[in-house]
Amino acid sequence: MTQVDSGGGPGRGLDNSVVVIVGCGIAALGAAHKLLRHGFRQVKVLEAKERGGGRIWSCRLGKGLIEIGAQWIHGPSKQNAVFQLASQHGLLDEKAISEENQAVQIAGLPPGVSTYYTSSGKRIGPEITDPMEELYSTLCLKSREFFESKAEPVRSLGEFLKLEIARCAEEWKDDTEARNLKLALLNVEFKMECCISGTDSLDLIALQPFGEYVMLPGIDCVFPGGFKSLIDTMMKSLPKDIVSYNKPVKCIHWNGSFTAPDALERSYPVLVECENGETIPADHVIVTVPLGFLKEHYKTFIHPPLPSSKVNSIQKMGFGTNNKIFLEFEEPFWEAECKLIKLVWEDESPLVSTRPNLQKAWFRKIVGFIVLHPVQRYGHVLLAVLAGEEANFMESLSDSEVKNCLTQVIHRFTGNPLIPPPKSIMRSKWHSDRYTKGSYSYTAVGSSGDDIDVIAEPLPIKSTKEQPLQVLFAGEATHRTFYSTTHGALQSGWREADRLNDHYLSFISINANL
Ligand code: 6YU
Repeated sequence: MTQVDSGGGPGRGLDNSVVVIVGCGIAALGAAHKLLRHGFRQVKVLEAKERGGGRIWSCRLGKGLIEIGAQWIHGPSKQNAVFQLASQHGLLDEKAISEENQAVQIAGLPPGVSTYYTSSGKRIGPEITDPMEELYSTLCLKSREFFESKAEPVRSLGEFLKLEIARCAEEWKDDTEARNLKLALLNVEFKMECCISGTDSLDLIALQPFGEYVMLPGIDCVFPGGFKSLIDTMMKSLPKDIVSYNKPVKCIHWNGSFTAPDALERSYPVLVECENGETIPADHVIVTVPLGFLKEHYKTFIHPPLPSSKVNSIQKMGFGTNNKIFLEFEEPFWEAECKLIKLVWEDESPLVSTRPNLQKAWFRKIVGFIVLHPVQRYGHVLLAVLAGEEANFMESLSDSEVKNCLTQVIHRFTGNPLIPPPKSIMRSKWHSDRYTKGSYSYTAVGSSGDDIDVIAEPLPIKSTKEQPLQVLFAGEATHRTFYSTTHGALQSGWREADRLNDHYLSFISINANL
């Protein structure tokens, strides 16, 4: 038993310290696991919703499980904490865990056959599409180099890519139609990048820090039993009743001296106030709520209010929407080997920016359709992805409006008005989810990795023996190099559990030296 005076009261040790974790996503579960392993005994997790997992949410559609939130393990290899955990628990298939798969340096989805359709109902082949895909990925790699060099020519990723594309286009010897088609193809890549980064426009992404996000090796893979199989596994090994659901936290009061009704002799520096009026005194609180929630509620969620440095960073960092629309068909209209159907609007170009008419043209932001494989697992299911304002707007429509609209899009692009509409639809609404308010974070223009570190800083900013750690911050938006991912979130939870453990260990060594 570790008994140390941590400054919060006599005899306070990690085994009798109360730690409350706010939120029950993967960051929270990671933190809870590590705390228990370190010897903390009084750990409580408070989740606003009726389920755990947060932005990991697998749902049944037809015969398969689809992912409303996180879908792939990005970079499934040794340094990926989610991959390691999933492999240890036997949650991945053989191909995903093979050494060959882990060694591949492609930074992204499995390579596969893409089919391109245009808005005039034509199909275009790889002789036209491949060079544009290659050009885009070369420019993207180039844009990541500014992280090392510091001197950035322009502020945003979008501006940089547009300048480079304009420069390349000057060299093209094509006629107007061919040239416009090339630009339209590059615009599809811009929309895809918006989804990957969860932003409305690449003009919002800061150029210099873009390269700080670390892409791990390995071909992205999925969980055959759904991403939720990882959450279920993590939950199973936690003590029963550690998580309270439907328990939204209203305010975290810190820097105080609070008592519990059943333990009046002992005081706690933090008090967690729930929306239902319940209060829970604690020695430490780990906040794992999404950055979208913090952006909206930072003024009232933490009291005394957050220091201005933290508020600035919360405001500066980006947090946008990437939404998904799943369409289940009776029969496929695509070829069996097709992995991705891309939609090319021939009148669009990354060099011409127009303000979108959301009502009339929200669906133009859809990149295309990812074909869910294998058929035996999912049936005939397409996944449309779209980001930004259009993704937010889509949430205001009804299922049948979205379904009808996408059926018309499919008819127009394939040139086949006889394709039957999908038999069912399911979609995400991350922007209007009151406890998430978007999909994930990015380094917006005006922000940098330093802001991520500032958001992650615990309170009080300079903890001492007299003023020990009280409020700690975890979650994807607090991981400097893996932000926006499940592995970043998991590692951030582990990091904060280690921070608390180190905190107690440091007081043990101080006491030992006195
Ligand atoms: C990944 C992927 N993926 C798609 C979509 C989304 C996300 N991600 P949580 O939100 O999970 O938990 C917080 C909890 O707090 C939650 O349960 C709340 O209800 C609760 N809460 C809030 N307020 C509360 C209150 N007041 N009281 C109590 N509780 C409260 N990640 O690895 N692979 O394929 C995708 C994708 C549509 C929405 C993703 C993916 C992101 C992850 O889902 C996400 O990071 C983690 O689940 C977050 O876990 P958490 O615990 O932090 O929060 C170069 C470069 C560019 C950089 N970008 C690269 C992009 C790579 C990421 N792309 C992802 C893409 C997809 C498709």
